Amino acid sequence: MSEATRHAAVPASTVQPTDRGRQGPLDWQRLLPLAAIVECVAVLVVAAILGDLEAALIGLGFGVGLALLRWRQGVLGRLAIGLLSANVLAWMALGTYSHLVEGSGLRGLLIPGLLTSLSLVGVLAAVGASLARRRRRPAGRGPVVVVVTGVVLLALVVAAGAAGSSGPASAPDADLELTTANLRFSSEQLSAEAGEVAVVVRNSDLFWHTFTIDELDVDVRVPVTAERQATFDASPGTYTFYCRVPGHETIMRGTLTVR
Ligand SMILES: [Cu+2]
Repeated sequence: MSEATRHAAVPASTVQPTDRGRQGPLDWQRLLPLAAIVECVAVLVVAAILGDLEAALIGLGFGVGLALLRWRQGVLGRLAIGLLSANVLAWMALGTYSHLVEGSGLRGLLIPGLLTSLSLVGVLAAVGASLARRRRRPAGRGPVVVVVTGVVLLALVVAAGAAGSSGPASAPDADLELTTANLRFSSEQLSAEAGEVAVVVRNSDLFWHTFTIDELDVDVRVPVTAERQATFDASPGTYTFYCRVPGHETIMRGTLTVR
C-alpha cells in the first residue's frame, strides 16, 4: 500500500478530538471563544458604565473561562463560559422582559437586550462545543444558526425599544427615593408620615434588586437601568426593607420608620 493510499484509508473515527466540530464554515470550537470574548468585553464595558463591581467580576470570569479553554482540552473553560453565560442570560432575559412589559425605550432596553442576545449565543456555543467533542458529526449550520438567532433577537429588542416610550413616567410626587448601586441601598434609614407612602427605587446595578417589606406586603422588582415605584399604606412603626434576591438579603437592608 502506498503512503497516499494508507493516508486516504484512515477511518473517520481517528479524527483527533481537537478537530471535532471544526468542519463547518463557522465551527463550535471557534464560535465559543469568540462569543466569550464578546461577552467579556460587553460585560466589562457595562460594568464600567454602571460602576458595578459585581458585573466587573462576571466580566473577569469570562476571561478566566477563556484561559481555561486552553487547559485539559477546554472542559473547564466550556463549563465556566456556559455557566456564566447562563447566569447572565437568566438575569438579563428577565430584565429585558420587564422593560418590554413596562414599554421602556431603547435606553432602558439596550443593556439587558444586548446582554440577553450575547449570553444566549454564549450558552448555545458552550453546549454546541461540548456536544461536538463527544460526537463525531460535522458542526453543520448549527453555529451560524446560533449567531443569526442572537442577531435577530437583538434586532427585535432594539425595534421594540425604538417603538417604546422613553420609559415609565417618573414619579415626582414620590415621598422617598432610593438608588441601588454595588449591592447597597443609597440609604439604610428612611422615614415617612403614616398613610400612603410612595418610594421610587432606581437600580444602577447590572443585576436585579427588589424593594421588599414583608410586613406591608411590598415587593417591587427593579431590573437593570430601571426605576420602579412602590406605593403602600403604612401605619406608625418601624419596618425592615430589604432586597430578596438570594445572597443580597444580608447586605441590602434598611429600616423604614413611619411616624
Ligand atoms: Cu439585590
